[in-house]
Amino acid sequence: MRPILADRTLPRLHGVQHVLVTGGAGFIGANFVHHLLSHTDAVVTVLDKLTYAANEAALAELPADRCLLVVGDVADASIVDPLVAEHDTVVHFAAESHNDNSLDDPAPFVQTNLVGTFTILEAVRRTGARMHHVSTDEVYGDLELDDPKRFTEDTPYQPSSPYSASKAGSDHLVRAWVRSFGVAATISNCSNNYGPWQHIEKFIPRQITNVLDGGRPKLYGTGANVRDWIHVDDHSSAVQTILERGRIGETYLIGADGEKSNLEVVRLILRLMGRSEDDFDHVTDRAGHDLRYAIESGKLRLELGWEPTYQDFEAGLAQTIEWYREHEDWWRPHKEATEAGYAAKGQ
Ligand code: NAD
Ligand code: TDX
Repeated sequence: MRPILADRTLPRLHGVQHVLVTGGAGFIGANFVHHLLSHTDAVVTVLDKLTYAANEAALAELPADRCLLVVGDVADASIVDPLVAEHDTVVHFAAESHNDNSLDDPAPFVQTNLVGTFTILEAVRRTGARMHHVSTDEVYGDLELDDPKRFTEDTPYQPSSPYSASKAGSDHLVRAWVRSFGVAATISNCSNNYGPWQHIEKFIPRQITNVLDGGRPKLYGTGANVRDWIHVDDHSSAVQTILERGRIGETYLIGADGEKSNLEVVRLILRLMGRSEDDFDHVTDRAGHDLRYAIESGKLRLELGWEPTYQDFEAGLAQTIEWYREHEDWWRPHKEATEAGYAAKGQ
């Protein structure tokens, strides 16, 4: 697809779903657009502000008759309202997504994640479009390392960072619009994603590109913190499943039983890339750093029949390392500034 900064829309085709994907130029959104185009007949409009986190290149080869990029802000009703009116379904990925950035400057997180979600909700309230809201397991706060419990759909909200608080607030807005106004929405809260097109500010791509650069991975604090990893393709198939079979008003947790400590992940990256497993640095810890996330995804699996495809984290990680090796021209221009930002904070 040649991205078009357009005021046009894709032609209406009888019987074909028209899907508006907000944040569709971001890491997960772009992977989802690829997934949707290859697994359905849908035509897709991406609404994306193209912030520093966007990947226009990820959309470049999609067919122009099935995917259109509109550059704009999800918090701008003058753009959102007419676009939503043209679509049957809205899948809402657009967000400021990086915890560390939310500690440096929370303002865009409140604006995009809260006001943006409000703007989308008001538009779907008017048109009756089906909406799916993409959220995070971080809304539930964190678990102790030795706690046998995992997050479920009934876990109380207890977000720690400005990012997770803004996502928690956006979930509450969606729930209120479902109950008060009958908006036809579902919500999913997913664990940590990895895979192609993830910005190199994030943990796994940062460490892979550090090693590709001949440098050392940077581990916050002790590295004991646990994240529950899922391949981005499995997140995409879960969202598609919820769109097709999810019950309106319900929340579904998405996870693939991928709990690993950050230390384990760094050691695995080093081993897969042919370096000593001890070749990393401990750096300044993140303020308020959540200890452990873990998802119990039984509702999605039992009720909707979803299963993850990537059962082997090491194999998925090896594939991801190869992707970053082969796409240096994409990440290279951002590496120096990203690392300079971290270095200024002792990270
Ligand atoms: P990302 O930062 O890679 O991409 C976000 C995209 O949203 C970018 O293309 C950006 O340009 C766009 N965007 C930002 N502000 C916008 C605005 N005001 N208007 C329009 N577009 C805007 O994020 P991601 O990792 O792909 O996350 C996507 C969604 O999934 C987010 O809602 C995030 O909370 C959620 N999520 C992410 C993870 C993860 O591991 N990355 C896990 C669970 C849930
Ligand atoms: O250099 C690093 N070293 C390090 O040890 C970085 C960038 C991170 N970390 C740690 C912090 C976390 O414990 O690695 C873990 C993962 O960090 P991030 O990639 O920043 O992800 P996290 O904060 O867990 O949030 C991610 O998952 C949930 C996404 O960024 C969110 O958008 C999603 O909601």
